[in-house]
Amino acid sequence: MPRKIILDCDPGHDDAVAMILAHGNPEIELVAITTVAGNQTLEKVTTNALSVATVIGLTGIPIAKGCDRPLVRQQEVAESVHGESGMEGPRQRPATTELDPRHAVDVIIETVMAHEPGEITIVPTGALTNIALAARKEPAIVDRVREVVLMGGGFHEGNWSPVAEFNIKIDPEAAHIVFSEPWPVTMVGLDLTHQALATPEVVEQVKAVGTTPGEFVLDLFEFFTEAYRDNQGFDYPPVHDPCAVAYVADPTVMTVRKAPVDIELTGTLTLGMTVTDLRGPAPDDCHTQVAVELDRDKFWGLVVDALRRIGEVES
Ligand SMILES: [Ca+2]
Repeated sequence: MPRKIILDCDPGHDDAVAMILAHGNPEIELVAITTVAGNQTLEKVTTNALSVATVIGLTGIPIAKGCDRPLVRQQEVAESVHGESGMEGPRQRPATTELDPRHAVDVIIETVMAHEPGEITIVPTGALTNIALAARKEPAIVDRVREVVLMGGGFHEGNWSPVAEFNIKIDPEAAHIVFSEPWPVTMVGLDLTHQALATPEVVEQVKAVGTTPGEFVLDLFEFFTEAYRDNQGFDYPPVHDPCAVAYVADPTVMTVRKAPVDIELTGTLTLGMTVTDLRGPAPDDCHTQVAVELDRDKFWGLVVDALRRIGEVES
């Protein structure tokens, strides 16, 4: 039985690749896509999500727009990383996919409640605003969700500050809610995703697929490579978000370690830090785990295989 997931995202170059992996992997059934302000404004990331869905031939599931700002903080976007549109690089394609009229928070709640307990996994690859609000609006989802596998945070690394990662830092209060609820949480953070680099070998594998969605990924990688080179000194860009999807598709793609994680809300230098207690074994009631080491070949194999299965899409 494929694992049913809701992908809550802010496309975003790496979110687009997460959508591709979720759509093309046979172990995953994508049941809804929800968007949240993050890499760019809500309008822009939602347009991008619809556009990616069109490019990869993803139809028949709700795509819904969520929160346009963090719970408490001033909005911040990552224009330096993702450009003015939030997904600069590929030619802009008009979306033929339609937006679901419901708010993302309601789509999350209704989807979880319409399924059996333990059936739905939530995969957030943006700020945790929608997920936090869904847990507050309908607390019953917390027991029903199988697990939350999120891209965000890091136990040793930051990118939006020396110690905080973007998705967590831009809405730390939402992250605090999501990490504090008793559902199982897997944090696929920067320690892991900085191992998922789109190297020239990866680019060659994607080129070999030879389809329109493959070309689209190459265009994403090209812009992302330059942005990461110019802004953060990487030779090749880390493709963060599909790592969380990959863990759901095949948990052997990475090693994980159980550890308590708390979100720093008051530190003047450490706001949004995912403070991870790695001192000795985790307590028995620990409901959080952190991703440690990626099997790079297996990971990129999953992404390329998803592209092959998606195949050619008429535009
Ligand atoms: Ca993202």
